[in-house]
Amino acid sequence: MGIVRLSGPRALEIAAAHFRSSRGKDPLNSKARVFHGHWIEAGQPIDEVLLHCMRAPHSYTREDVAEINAHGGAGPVNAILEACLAEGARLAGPGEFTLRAFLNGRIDLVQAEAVIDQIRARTKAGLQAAAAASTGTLSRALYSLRERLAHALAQVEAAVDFPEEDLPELVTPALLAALTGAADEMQGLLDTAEAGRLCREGASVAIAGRPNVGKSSLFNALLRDARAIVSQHAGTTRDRIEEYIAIGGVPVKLVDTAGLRETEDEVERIGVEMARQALEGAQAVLFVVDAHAGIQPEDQSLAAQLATLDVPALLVWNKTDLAPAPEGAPDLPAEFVSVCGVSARENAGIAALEAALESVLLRGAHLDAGQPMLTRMHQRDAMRRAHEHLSRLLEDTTRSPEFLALDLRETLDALGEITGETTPDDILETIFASFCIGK
Ligand SMILES: Nc1nc2c(ncn2[C@@H]2O[C@H](COP(=O)(O)OP(=O)(O)OP(=O)(O)O)[C@@H](O)[C@H]2O)c(=O)[nH]1
Ligand SMILES: [Mg+2]
Repeated sequence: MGIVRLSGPRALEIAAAHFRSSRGKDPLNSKARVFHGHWIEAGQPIDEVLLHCMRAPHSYTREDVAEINAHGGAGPVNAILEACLAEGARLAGPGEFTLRAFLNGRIDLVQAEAVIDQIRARTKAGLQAAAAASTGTLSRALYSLRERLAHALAQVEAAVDFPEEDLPELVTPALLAALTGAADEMQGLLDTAEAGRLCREGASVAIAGRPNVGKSSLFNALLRDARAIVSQHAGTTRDRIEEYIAIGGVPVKLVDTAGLRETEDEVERIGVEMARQALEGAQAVLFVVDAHAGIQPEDQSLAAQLATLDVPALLVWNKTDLAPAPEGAPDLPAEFVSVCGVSARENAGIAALEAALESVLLRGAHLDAGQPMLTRMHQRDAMRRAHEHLSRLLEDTTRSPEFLALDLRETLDALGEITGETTPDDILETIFASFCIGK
């Protein structure tokens, strides 16, 4: 099974050159879109295929598109590909189909980027956010902003030619309200950027603590799977174990690490070093302590080290089935943002821990997959510039119309970079280069 997809003015001709319809139809001179038949090489059928013909502009790229659905394995698919290349087709670059859809005006840049996010989404919320963006949720919010700002620009520009003394009141209360509203909306979108980025890129969360406090047990409880080995021997985990979970819609790479302690054992020492690296690359740390054993000197020195890392840490009292979690975290640095009590063995307190982790990761924001969200650095950067230009305008609306018009034009240009109208070519190239082949 495999699909060879061709796009461009000769797509149908190239596909038809080796196709023989089982009902004697000619794909080039037929209204039908789907044809059953065989792929023919040197007069011999090499595979049974379905040929889909989509004529411009009714296709993904708005060009003629032919899709050859092969039934056989890799052999026939490769033979079909070779034959198409011999007929004059060339291999698509990464994201080239989507690039053409963008260049031909079928989708805007926001939607094109969402296509790749949809493919790579690791959680349902990530997928929903990408799907919302690809169907135009963010685009619509941006176009609505641009429309209002363009309208304001037209009003301001109309005043440019007025002689100074006849100048009408330029920024009327209605116009001012519209511009202020637009600026607020832009700020609202900027506020989604951090959650949007997390939703797309995910976060890494490390579980740390001294040996035997129950890190691997907690890892398994969060995973709802007996993934990591648990035993009563201190120093059980020596490798770094990673799995993905979803926390409030954020794809989280959960990392179980070796218990941190000074050790003579060579293998364990390597594990401890890996654990330190995991901590440095993490967006949050679950610092596990044993509620039954209480805070030990080793916990204290680890906590002091964690506090220097500049990674938000959640203190997790484990084994609360044996002893209740103490109030707060006495004897530990105040850097710990939140304190939870769980029993990894009994699966108690896990939901509350997940909620606490969600608010640490999203900094209190809530992920609403249906709302427009900025998910990429370049979108945030452009939106920030757009907002700055508009804020500058709003700072002093009594300036001459030329200056106000300039600020508005710069705001519009920056917004246009997000949707793709005014995106510089080199940025477009980097964006599409990150796509996979065939999309
Ligand atoms: N009673 C009780 N025992 C627990 C709990 N969580 C873990 N344990 C036990 O504590 C011991 C150590 O658990 P692990 O999960 O292997 O601890 P760890 O922190 O990963 O240990 P290292 O990998 O050696 O650093 C095991 O015997 C677990 O069964 C808990 O919530 N309650
Ligand atoms: Mg372990």
